[in-house]
Amino acid sequence: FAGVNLISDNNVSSKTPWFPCHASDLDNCNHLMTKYEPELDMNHPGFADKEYRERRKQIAEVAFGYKYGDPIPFITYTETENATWQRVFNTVVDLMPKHACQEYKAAFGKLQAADIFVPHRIPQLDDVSNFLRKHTGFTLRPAAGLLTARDFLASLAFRVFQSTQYVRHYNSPFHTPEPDCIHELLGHIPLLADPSFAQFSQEIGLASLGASDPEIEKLSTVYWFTVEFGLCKENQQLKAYGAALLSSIGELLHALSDKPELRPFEPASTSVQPYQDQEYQPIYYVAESFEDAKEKFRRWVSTMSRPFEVRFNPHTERVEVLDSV
Ligand code: TIH
Ligand code: FE2
Repeated sequence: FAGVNLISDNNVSSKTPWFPCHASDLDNCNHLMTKYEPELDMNHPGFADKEYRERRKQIAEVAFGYKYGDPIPFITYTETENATWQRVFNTVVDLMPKHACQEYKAAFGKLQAADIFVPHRIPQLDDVSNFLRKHTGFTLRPAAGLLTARDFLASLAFRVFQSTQYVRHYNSPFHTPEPDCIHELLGHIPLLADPSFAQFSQEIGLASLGASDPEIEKLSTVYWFTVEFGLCKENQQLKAYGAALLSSIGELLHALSDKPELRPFEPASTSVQPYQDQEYQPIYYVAESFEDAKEKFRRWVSTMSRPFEVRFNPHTERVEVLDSV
């Protein structure tokens, strides 16, 4: 690395927003967005269900107490929660062969073979985390709810995925306005076990460290239209790879119908496309492949304004800041 100086700590410049430099700093990256919590969102399926809200809160408390290095707490799920999982799991198993991308299907098969994905019980995050570690080095941290984009994206830089642990309301198994563990497990986990996709996810995270607020907004929009709602091509056919499509059968079928508008994934335009998260998306972006999406993303990120570069050292779990001259 000739011509590159290692800057020793986080004080890159007083104008740079704080960012975590070690995986343990993620203990400070747990700020929540409250707009979709069942107490505050009248459209939330759990809004009028006190027992549900109590249960959700109880599981969220566990996440608030979590610190780097702790084992991920075991949750004893209720019969109702396991039954909700089973309904969603079975429909995913039915629809996946036709509609999911091949990388998702391959990893899903491995999760089944490892006895982690079974119909009758919700997988424990600790087992899932150990599985991911073996495949891509990703691990999980429990999150209490929907995090701010800055905190969520920062964790990806460390190959850490912050995952909720509570379960959606049993009245709306096929679509929910906020992430829950069924979304994380059926939507995100399989692809985080895929090396190419894991790399793409980490690069979004690395690009977010120390980024300005408008840049975070753009990066989270890219994340939204790829990792959450992305479609891709496979032998001229359209497949889903976005987690919010794979965990929501309602939206998956909408995305693959002739109703929405489809556009090619192009970071410069995709990153400024406004979106909402109350209803199904009216626009989806189609990637040629993960490799192609990653290359386009890299080219676009290099035009961002940050005056330094970062790289992740997996041996120390530390992000090293490089002065790019
Ligand atoms: N709508 C998704 C589901 O029902 O599984 C959950 C969400 C993902 C992203 C935003 S909301
Ligand atoms: Fe998600």
